[in-house]
Amino acid sequence: MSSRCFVALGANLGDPVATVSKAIEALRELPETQFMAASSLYRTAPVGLKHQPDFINAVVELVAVAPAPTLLEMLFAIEARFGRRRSVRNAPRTLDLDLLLYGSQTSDDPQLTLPHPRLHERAFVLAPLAEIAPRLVIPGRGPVTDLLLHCRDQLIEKLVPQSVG
Ligand code: PH2
Ligand code: MG
Ligand code: MG
Repeated sequence: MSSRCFVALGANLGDPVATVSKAIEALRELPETQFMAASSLYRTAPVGLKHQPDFINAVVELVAVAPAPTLLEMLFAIEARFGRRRSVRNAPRTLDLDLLLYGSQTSDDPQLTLPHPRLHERAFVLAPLAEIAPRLVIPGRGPVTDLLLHCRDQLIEKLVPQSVG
């Protein structure tokens, strides 16, 4: 059995473009998972605590054999490797990795709520998600493209990759 999963990446301390790019590479190497796709990087205005730097966000798609709690532990381990220190909710962070979806699994467990409880109202998640999975339907919420239309007021900008040389 394997499950189609989506992981959100976010960073707004240090060099967030470099951090998110390197974290995508780390996700490629995860055991018991197959890396399927990565979105572009997006520069996004902070949601929640306002007076903090803009974020860089992205989403990746994986097919996981690892069960959801194991995958979550592996994501926490990558966050820790990138120097994440946990303080107050929504505080600035060197790297945040959120498990958005694990197949069609739903869960109310506060340690791992599936789908991610705020994903449907955040353009910084929905835009990169719709880029790599335009036909995705979020269990209990609806098509990702419909959800994105409802957050048009949130400021996000797709970054154009810098060509080398
Ligand atoms: N993450 C948060 C809170 N607010 N805002 C943006 N733009 N991007 C994020 O990744 C983000 C946020 C909590 O995880
Ligand atoms: Mg998180
Ligand atoms: Mg988060």
